[in-house]
Amino acid sequence: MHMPVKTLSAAVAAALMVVACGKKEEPKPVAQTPGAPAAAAPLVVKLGHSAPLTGPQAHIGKDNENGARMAVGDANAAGIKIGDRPLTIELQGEDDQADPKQGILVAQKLVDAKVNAVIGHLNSGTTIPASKIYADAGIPQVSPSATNPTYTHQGFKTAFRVMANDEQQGRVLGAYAGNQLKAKSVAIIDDKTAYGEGLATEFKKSALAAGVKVVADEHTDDKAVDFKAILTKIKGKKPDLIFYGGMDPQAAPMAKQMKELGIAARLLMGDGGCTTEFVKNAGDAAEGHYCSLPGIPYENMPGGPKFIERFKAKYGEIQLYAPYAYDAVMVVVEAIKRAQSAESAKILAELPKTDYQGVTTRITFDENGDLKDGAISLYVAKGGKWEALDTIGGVAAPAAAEVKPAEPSPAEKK
Ligand code: ABU
Repeated sequence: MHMPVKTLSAAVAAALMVVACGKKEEPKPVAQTPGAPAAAAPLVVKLGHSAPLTGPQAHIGKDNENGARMAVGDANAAGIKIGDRPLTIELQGEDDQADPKQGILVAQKLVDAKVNAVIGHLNSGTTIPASKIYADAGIPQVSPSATNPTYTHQGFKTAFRVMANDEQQGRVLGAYAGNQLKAKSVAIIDDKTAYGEGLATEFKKSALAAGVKVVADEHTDDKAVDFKAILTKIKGKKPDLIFYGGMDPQAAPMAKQMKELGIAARLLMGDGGCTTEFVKNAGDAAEGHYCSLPGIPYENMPGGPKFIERFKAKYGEIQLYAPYAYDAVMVVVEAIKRAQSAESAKILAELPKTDYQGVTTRITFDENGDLKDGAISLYVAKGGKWEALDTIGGVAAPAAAEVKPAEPSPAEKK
């Protein structure tokens, strides 16, 4: 919540423009009128955010950014003080196009902009190379959605994530295929990205351990839309399931082409296919397919119902990770509050001590910066919607009465 700049003194307005990074001098308290007591200048903190905002995954990237922007709005409306200075957070949103090379360029841009911390990136393929740049610059990074384990297993003290990783997700999906779905055979397709290939590898290990025979191992890429050649090959092997490691821009046409080719197998996917857009774009062809999401169903999340209502009113349906992006921002805000400083090094010292009741779950980190006790939920597409089937792992959600829902900002109350 900002006061109109024209009502502020020139000195305060100038102070608002200064980024309060450890390497920069912070604005000093200034007197608004001669003789009046000195008013503390706002502490302006810049958070970077990176996700694909253009290209086939733009709908998921915008969903992440909207979740982060909602958190920034709430934090700014909360009247947080660092010392006697009101905290003002600015979000610098960047488009990495889900492209690893672009991810590196964006990371360098955010470092050069002297952001205090980064929320992102969305994709493992951008998050992993970018994490080295943030680590070298000593800038904390909290990804809401990158699930490849490598991100947090490189020994960087700067890397955190607020959802379960793909070791867990792949393990659950493989076991689910054998034990719950009773599949005898599976064909695996991945998109050769860090996420898709990594998840397919974890799934395969677990599916084999659960007694499922792997009859095909195929690869596509994250720009493809025609899978008929791969699917025709797979059709001849008559698998019970097709596992796809990749995102919804490929998963939706794949489901349609499976239907066109008369393939009876069910599709099983990780979180990349678990979107509102998948069921919308696949239409009838989505029915009966399965996906997983590292987390508990939105409506069962501690702050879920309130978040869904507020997010929908402001931005429309949640695509995928918006509540996780919200929590990623809040984890950084809480670290700033505890540190009573927005210096990157001080935020970094606080992040491992995080114990925060977020919208999605209670957030604490292990020694790698991974979410402790993350859950994995399974869904089936039914009647044009994802319907929750099962949740494996996770911390018990506090009783509704114990959970303080996110308060609407003053602007929303009007
Ligand atoms: N978690 C799936 C989508 C993001 C990623 O690439 O990890």
